[in-house]
Amino acid sequence: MIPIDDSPIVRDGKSLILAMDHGLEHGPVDFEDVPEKLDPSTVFETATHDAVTAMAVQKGVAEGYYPSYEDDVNLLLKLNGTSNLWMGEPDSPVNCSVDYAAELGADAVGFTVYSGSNHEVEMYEEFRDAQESAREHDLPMVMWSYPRGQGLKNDTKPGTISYATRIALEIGADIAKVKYPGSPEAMEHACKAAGDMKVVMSGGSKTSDYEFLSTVEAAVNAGCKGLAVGRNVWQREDPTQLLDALERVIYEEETADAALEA
Ligand code: FBP
Repeated sequence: MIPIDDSPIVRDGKSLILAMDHGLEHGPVDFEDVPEKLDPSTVFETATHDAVTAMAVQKGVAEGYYPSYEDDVNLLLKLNGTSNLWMGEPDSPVNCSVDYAAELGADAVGFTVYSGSNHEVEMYEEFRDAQESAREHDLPMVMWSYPRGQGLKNDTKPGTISYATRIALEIGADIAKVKYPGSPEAMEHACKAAGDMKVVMSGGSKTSDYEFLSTVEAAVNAGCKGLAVGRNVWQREDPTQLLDALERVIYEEETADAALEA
């Protein structure tokens, strides 16, 4: 872990990462209700909101669209990713080097690790190479720390999420992105397990404004340093309205109720 409070992807010690790698991870199905969002420019536009500290995309989307947004959006380049078509044990092939991410203007890099998968050994070795290269470029490493695999029946159990944040600290991430473990107490323990490393919560599938903001409020109160979210923002008709509310809950530490009333 390196000090990253001065990084552009951090605002007042927190981060709101807008993720849009779903076209690879899930396929166009995630865009069915919002077909206009198939055009990555529309989500880059959303990422120009002040609340968003970085946009997480894959290499091809960065190559094609980031040049038009480099003055207004910070880039978090995802170095690996997998499609939903893969039916084997969880794995995430590396498709971009840190050198190339830096060339594309990345402010940070992102890497998925499926601890517990039969591919854990290779994934840790690939993470090592990426993490050490990120250090050379002075780029923060955000780890999608997602324990999963045939031995793990429930990947959001409190003990699993605490293990996920701890693994991220141990192997050298600067921010761990984890799923909500179901209660504020469990999230608090997961944040403590990470020491001083920042933990951000993953968004998950779209829920109501209130439900989503309340979970974010609980996570922030439990010690989470923000959010890495995709569908819950860009699948909305008006992502700006929700980002206004998220800005209040994450950076001003207002309640979900207060943020929605504003
Ligand atoms: P969401 O907020 O839409 O859940 O996005 C977060 C994210 O980590 C994306 O970066 C990624 O595409 C997706 O979730 C992967 O989700 P899963 O592996 O659970 O299907």
